[in-house]
Amino acid sequence: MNIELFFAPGACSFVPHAGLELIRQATGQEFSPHMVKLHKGEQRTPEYLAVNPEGLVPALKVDGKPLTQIVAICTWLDREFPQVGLLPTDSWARAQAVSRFAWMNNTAHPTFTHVFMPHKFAETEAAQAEIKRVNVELFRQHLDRIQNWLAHASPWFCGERISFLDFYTLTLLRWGGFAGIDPESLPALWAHVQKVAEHPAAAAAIERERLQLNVYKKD
Ligand SMILES: N[C@@H](CCC(=O)N[C@@H](CS)C(=O)NCC(=O)O)C(=O)O
Repeated sequence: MNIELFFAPGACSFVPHAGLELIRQATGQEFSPHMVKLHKGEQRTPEYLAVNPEGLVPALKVDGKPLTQIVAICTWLDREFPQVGLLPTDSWARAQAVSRFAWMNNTAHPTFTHVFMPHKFAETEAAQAEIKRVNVELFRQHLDRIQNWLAHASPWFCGERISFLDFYTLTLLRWGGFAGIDPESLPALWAHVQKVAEHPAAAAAIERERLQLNVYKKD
């Protein structure tokens, strides 16, 4: 099978990126990573729009066929490589995991988009500043919620095996640094994310993306 991943450093595409590294390490299934430079607008070139007409990363190509949306990509990867355990196998535990995974993707993630790209949602500087302020508060609450979930998670988010939810947790807490949220103000979440970053699959994706884990800067 020929698998290609279109990703951008530090973006949400980290989630399938780390998952594909785990699949490679566990099964030997290779994938080809293609970097899309968002700051250069490469997501809006005709070539990329042919892969994902929404102009967003990630996108997967499987034997030349594109698949978009993180939840679809990751649930497909899990069904294709169930032995890797990227999501729980028990049907109820799996549904609970997908519920939280979908929430990260459809609630926490778009909240950060409002912080990072307020110009997508309002025209005036004042309105953009307000959108940013309100969504930083909301994002902080979302990170608190994830930290509360982790109180019942050991050693990984879904139990015995590292999963896509651990990789998303890393991405979201890291983004918190860009929103002015000190990861050390969420000690249990920060400790978890540092543990995730040391896992060989996450570490390989971090190295390829050249990510710094703590991007928080005091004003
Ligand atoms: N719901 C989408 C979200 C994808 C998304 O928001 N991707 C961002 C990066 S985290 C992106 O490509 N942004 C580029 C842009 O807005 O131009 C998914 O699950 O794939």
